[in-house]
Amino acid sequence: MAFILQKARLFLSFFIVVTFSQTYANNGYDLWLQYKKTENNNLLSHYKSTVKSIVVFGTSKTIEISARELKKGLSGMLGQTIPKTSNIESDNVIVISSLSNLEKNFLPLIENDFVNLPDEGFLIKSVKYRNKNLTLIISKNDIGVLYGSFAFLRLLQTNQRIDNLNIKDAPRLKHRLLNHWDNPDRTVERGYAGFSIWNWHKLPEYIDQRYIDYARANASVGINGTVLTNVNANALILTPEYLEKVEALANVFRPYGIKVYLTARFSAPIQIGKLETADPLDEKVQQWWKNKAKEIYERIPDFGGFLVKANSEGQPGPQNYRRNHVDGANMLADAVAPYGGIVMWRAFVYSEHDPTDRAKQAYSEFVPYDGQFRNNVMVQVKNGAIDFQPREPFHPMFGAMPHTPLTMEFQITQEYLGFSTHLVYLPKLYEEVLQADTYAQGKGSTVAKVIDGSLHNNSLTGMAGVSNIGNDINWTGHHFAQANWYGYGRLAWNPYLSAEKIAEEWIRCTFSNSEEFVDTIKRMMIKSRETVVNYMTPYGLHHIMGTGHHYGPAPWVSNLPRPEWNPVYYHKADGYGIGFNRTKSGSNATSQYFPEVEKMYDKAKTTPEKDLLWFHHLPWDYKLKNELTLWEGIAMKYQQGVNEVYEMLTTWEKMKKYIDNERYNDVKMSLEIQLKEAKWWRDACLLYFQQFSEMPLPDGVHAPNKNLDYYQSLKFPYAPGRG
Ligand code: BDP
Repeated sequence: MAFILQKARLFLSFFIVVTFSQTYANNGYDLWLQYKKTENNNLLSHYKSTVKSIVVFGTSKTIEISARELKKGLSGMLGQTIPKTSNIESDNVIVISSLSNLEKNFLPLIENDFVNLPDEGFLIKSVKYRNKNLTLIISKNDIGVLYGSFAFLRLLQTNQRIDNLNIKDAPRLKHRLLNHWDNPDRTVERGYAGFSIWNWHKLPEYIDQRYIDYARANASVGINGTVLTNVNANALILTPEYLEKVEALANVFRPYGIKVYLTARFSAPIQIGKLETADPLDEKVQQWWKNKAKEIYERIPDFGGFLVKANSEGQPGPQNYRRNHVDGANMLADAVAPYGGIVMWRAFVYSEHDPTDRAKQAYSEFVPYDGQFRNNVMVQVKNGAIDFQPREPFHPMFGAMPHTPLTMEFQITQEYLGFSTHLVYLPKLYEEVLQADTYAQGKGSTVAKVIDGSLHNNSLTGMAGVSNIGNDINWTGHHFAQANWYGYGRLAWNPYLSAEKIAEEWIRCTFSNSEEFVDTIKRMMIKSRETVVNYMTPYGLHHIMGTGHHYGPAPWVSNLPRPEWNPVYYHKADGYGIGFNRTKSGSNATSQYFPEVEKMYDKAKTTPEKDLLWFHHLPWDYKLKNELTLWEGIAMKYQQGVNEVYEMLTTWEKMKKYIDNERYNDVKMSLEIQLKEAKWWRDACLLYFQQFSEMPLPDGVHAPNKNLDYYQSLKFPYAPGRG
């Protein structure tokens, strides 16, 4: 009887497993940490013979987490449990340890490798020890062990061999941060993946599993900091009630090497401190911030510091008191300096009282302050001078402030790039900016060298990514938007990695190692960024999205109170032509670049065509390099964008056999929406611009089946992401 019962139970559990895995095939929650069993049999046996057990030195939480991760990952990918042992005499063992905990006998095998290895760095090395084969994962401090463990697992995830390893790696940037634009009510400004994952109401007692999984995912790509709150800040977060909640999150994140940061609302001394002013030169105000910093550090000894948006888009700041950015930033810097904290002061400023080209304002305002900030201040600069467009030339501030550490701000959430419905692989955009040459110190002075400190010899370095994470089950709303989180993290670790390599890693870790799938999907991802540019803003057009929510095309908008909030300000289409003249004969924004770059952008003929209308106002019949007129070229790009989305959809359909049903269908539905919206962009923009060009659509461009009035009548009062 017992036997029969046991059989029945076995059968039942088998049944449950099978149904479970089909119904909940894959909702994407596990991100790139899928750890599926290795399909390639040769590799599988190679892995099995190289990894028999794990030996762990050290007892910290970080080390424990590393061991658990290795066990989980290896057991998953090898299809058998890989135990932890304490026997270093056995063969084919993975040894993890920080240098200080390592068994003395091992030291001679690796000591030389540690010369010049920065903090957080690690070594993965195959060694022979007393005739046994071992793989050592060793770091200077515990967090490096975790990074090394993830790096080792990635080798298996991407189907590489794991014998003869000698890998040394360390992050190139010190502060690798996510910026959450999350509000206390859990709305997320420019968030398209549900609500904020921070459940402030239930904190500090209730620790959502998400917080742990979030920290783990970030650690797996080397992200080491998180700004929990929106740059349009709420002073409440600095009150004791909320600091207690922040402390609880900090405690969860700490063993994963992640520090928490907060946005500081500049007027907080008035709002929550009962002071009459927030003037940074007022001693009471300075003292208030010092006390606040002390209070925070008493709770959170490794608190990272403050991110500040001041005197921008209505946020309070030092200019309210006729002080300047230096006064404001330095006051906060002094408050956190005794504890090792930093201030990230944003350069995203433009003013309705300043009639000059918006693209010039941040540079004009900040560059004169070079060298005046305290040494724990970083100025945080968006990748381009306007605002996270599908394409912008690099921000002219990069390279222009040799005595001030500049940190790069990228947007991971797709505010201007189709929200979480469009498949756009952003590392291609990041790479383009990082590899751009500023010529600050002659040829080869790339933006990457500015931000990693090597160009101007800064040691305070960083990158910030505006997060695309929300409480959607798959975290980012679109399965492929996970690649943007992943890719951002990898580039913050090493800004010289290629977007293509990152895409390949991500595909292998997230979906499959089948070569056909990897090649096909990689090509699709790499192209996707150019595709969105084609169907939204080709040839350097920018900021022609819907008002406020930035959803869909609205190049016609001209009635907003601030001129630079209107799309017509940016495209300047008229009977003569289209584009923003930023050359010497126009706004002269080109003069903010170093001479070589200025010269290139100052003439239409030498400006790369991808940036043409960013810098030039050109006639509709201007001849492009391909002999088409500008009008024809623009029309053809919009059509090409649509065609390319159609190709993405068919590519995805062809790859069906490699993908679980759930993710296949999710992505397919999104691609269908993307196709619909790409057509909408094409039709609305071409109908609108055609009023000025008065030229027919070239052959091959699909004629719209609705009129311009229709597109202009569309309203989206509930478009997501307005915070
Ligand atoms: C713009 C967003 C706005 C942000 C602002 C910023 O539309 O929601 O507050 O940037 O970066 O892109 O401060």
